This record gives sequence, C-alpha cells and structure tokens, in this order.
Amino acid sequence: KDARMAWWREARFGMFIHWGVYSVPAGMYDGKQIPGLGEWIMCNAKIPMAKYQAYAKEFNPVKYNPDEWVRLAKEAGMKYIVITAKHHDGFAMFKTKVSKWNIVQASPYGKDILKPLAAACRKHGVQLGFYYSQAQDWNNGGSECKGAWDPAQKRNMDDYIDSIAVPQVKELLTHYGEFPAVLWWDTPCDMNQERAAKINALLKLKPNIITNNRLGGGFPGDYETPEQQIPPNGLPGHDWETCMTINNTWGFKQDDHNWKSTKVLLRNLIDIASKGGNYLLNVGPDATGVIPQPEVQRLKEMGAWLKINGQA
Ligand code: FUL
Repeated sequence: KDARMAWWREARFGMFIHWGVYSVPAGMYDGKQIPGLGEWIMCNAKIPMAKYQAYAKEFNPVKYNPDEWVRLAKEAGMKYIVITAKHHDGFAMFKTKVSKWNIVQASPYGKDILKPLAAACRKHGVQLGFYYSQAQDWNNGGSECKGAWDPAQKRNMDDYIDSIAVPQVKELLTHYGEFPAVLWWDTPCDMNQERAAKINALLKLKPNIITNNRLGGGFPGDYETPEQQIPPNGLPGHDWETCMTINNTWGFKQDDHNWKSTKVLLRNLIDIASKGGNYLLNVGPDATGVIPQPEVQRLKEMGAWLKINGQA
C-alpha cells in the first residue's frame, strides 16, 4: 500500500470538478431558486425524470478546454484532479454502452469529456481520478437514498448494480490508459457487502488504483474523506483528504457567490498539509464548460503564493 499511495501522500493539493447536466438548471427550477447543492437539484426540487432529462438537450459545453483546466490546476500547485464521471443524477460524462443517459447520446455536445481530459493530464503530468456515484442513481434505477419522487424511478438495486454500475466502472477502468489513478465513490445508500464486492472486484484491473472510503459494504478503501471540514487533530494512522467547496455548492449554481477568500483557502491548505492530509478543492464549471472566474482567480492566487514560498 505504501508504494501505491506514494504519489498521493506527496500530492497535498488536488482539484475536484463537479460537472454535469445540473449545470444547465444551475440552481433554478420553475422560475425559482432551489435551496441546497446545485448537483442535487433533481432530488431537492423533485424534478420528474423526463423533465430533468430534457436539460441534457441544452448541455452543449462548446467552451470546454481541458488543456486550460489542467494548466490552471498546475498553476494552482495541484497535483491531481478528480472529476465527476457520473454523479447522483446518473448522467455519464463518458461513452458508455449500458445506458443511453450519457453525454455522447443524450447531449448535443456528443463527445466523451473524460478522454481529452485524460490526454491533457498525461501531457502535463497531473494525475486523474474519477468520481463515480456507485449506489445513488436517480435515472438508471439506482438508489434514491431519500426516497423516490417519480413513479418512473422503478428500482431493483441488484439489477442496477449488475447492468449499470459494474459495466460502467469497468468501462472507466479500461478506456483511459493509465487513468483513473483514483476512484472516488460516494453516498453508499443501499449498498451491502454483496453489491459492493461486485464493484470492488473490478479494481484488480488497475492494481495501483487508490480508492476512498465511500464504497460501502464494509470495504474501507485507502483513505478517509472528511467533507467540508478539517479534523482538528488530523486523523492519526489514516490517510485522509478533506474535500471542500470554494462557495457553498459543488455543482454550478448561478446565485451562489459566497466565495471563500484566497487567504482562507491558503490557510486551509496549510492547516491540512501540516496535519498530514490532502486538500481536494472543488470547482463547478458552468454548462458552457467555463470555470467561474472567481474560482479561477483564487486558484491562481493560491499558486502564486505557493511559488513565492517555495512550495510549488
Ligand atoms: C456528497 C455528495 O452528495 C455531494 O453532492 C458531493 O458530491 C460531495 C463531494 O459528496 O456526499
């Protein structure tokens, strides 16, 4: 494990990217601002499947420039990127054979966004990880965690695991060369040992892969994931990574301007590094493929500080 974790333990700073169909409504539904996290809008506003799926027809991120994103991460002093390959809305940001609810078939953009990101990461020497919501999936018959809101969300969790989660994780593990370096699981609602074991078994396809502790079913993964907080004394004896938003949402919301200052973000990074953790700091690109300017500015300022202080 030490050899496998070596790059990750030295990395200290990474970029989390929450990007998907939810960046189209961007926090608004039916003319109203929906409170809560941007990427949770389908659940929070109880949007029926058909209505939510229509947003994909407006998802055309023609300004997506993965090379620029990776250069921004590098300039900020970040050593790795973790991007939402599939969030709880079940939308695959990649080419997949097992569900039509994916960027290639359901959006006008029509292209896998992970492929060129992997190429840019390779070119710039940045590690790339995939976030995959393995349990919660509101459009493919996975768990709704908090209960269904549309009768169309008929669910058999075992069918979902066998026909969606397992084959998609296999696709993610085999279509992107040396990547993913990390698999970032989330919200293990309705996971049990048997379901998690089917997913965990795929990891042998990438013997050096690093995974977080959110698979469920009793699988510990490689590291702990404090969310939006820094454990006061670190987590002695564990590898850990604090993930955090720059404003209050992970997925883009047009009305969230509650940006943390560069000073606070730098203090967080230093605090975390001094306690032996990693800082996975989130950006939420909009539906055109642009990272909001206040986030870009803060990341550049962090990088400039790290450079002056000999840390990047
Ligand atoms: C949470 C998710 O439910 C959020 O949407 C976000 O992805 C965060 C990093 O993890 O548990």
